[in-house]
Amino acid sequence: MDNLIIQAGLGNILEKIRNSERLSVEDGIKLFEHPDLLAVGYLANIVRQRVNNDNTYFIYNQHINYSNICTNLCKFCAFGKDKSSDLAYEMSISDVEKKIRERIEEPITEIHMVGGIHPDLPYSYYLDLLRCIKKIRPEIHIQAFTCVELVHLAELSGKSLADTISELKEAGLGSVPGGGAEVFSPRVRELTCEKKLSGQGWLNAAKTVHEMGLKSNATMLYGHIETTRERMEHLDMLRRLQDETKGFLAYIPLAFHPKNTEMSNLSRTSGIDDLKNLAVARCFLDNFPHIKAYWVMISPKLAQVALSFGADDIDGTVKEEIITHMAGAETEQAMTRDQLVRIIREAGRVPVERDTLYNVIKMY
Ligand code: V47
Repeated sequence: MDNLIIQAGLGNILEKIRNSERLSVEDGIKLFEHPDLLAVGYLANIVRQRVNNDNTYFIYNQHINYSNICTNLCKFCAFGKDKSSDLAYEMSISDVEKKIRERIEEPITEIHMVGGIHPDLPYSYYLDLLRCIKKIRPEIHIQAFTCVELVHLAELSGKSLADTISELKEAGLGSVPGGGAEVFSPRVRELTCEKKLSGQGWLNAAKTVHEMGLKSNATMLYGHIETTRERMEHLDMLRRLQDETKGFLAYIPLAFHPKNTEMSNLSRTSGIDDLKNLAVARCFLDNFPHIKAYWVMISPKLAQVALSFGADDIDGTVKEEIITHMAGAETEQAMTRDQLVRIIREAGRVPVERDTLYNVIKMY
């Protein structure tokens, strides 16, 4: 196989990967633009085997989107709604309590909770959300509030971001999900989400999260107007921050779903691009322990294939995913533990149920 990689003109990158040498942004662009998907996948699989062996992680989790009311109204988002919209909703603390109690018998280990940038909910609401979940399920890990939400909460609290995170931690926040990163390029942000926290603002917030002792994830929303170079610059900024803080757990490329968005004229991403985003990330982000193929966005079938293209995590049971489904995702709302285990096994990998921080709960 090495000969085929050399014939494909990727010998230099193969050598770097074999020697655990860092790839450059130009190397990443070359991989993205290379027509031989299998060659790129082969390179990613070398790194995947080195970092995670055959282990493939999943989690028993529950998603809660407390409100879709949002002042940012990004062009790529079908979830966020103006407060006046008929489709706008907002959960009360007792609504959230009900959602948690409904599934109290299930062995859920993580609540993944995010929402829009709400114009009027007070700071106390967010603290109460965390406290109410912890009161009902004290053992559960709450991964909540993207860096964009955290900066908004700090504005509401009138305190520094560090002090706000400290209070949220006290109320039950366990870690921070990777959303809101989109594409860091100011050009892309200007054209797609001009009101949102800047890319640099997101990175600064992630740095503070890590300095406050919390782990977080990182994402990139790909497949709309971004260039290959902008993708690679995004990954480069993440790799630099990870060098400094070591606070990222996983990188998750998010496939753009155009339906019901202001960018609905664009096509959905292709399977080739979905796999390339995972594979290039695995090759380039040498300091990220995990690369996640989020089955909700790329389908369980492609997530299964992705396990040979650099991914070592397929997220989890999820249930009631709204953000992607509002934008036209045709995947199921949830997967059972048995289904997750089966698709991982079928891919020739070892299913590992994990908690949020990647402690092993059970090897299957
Ligand atoms: O921040 C918005 C993206 C994100 C669309 O940390 C869209 O483990 C596709 O970040 N098509 C939220 N994507 C989801 C997210 C996430 C999901 C799963 C796991 C983790 C994790 C994080 O979804 C948003 C935005 O980047 N998004 N609109 C759309 N139309």
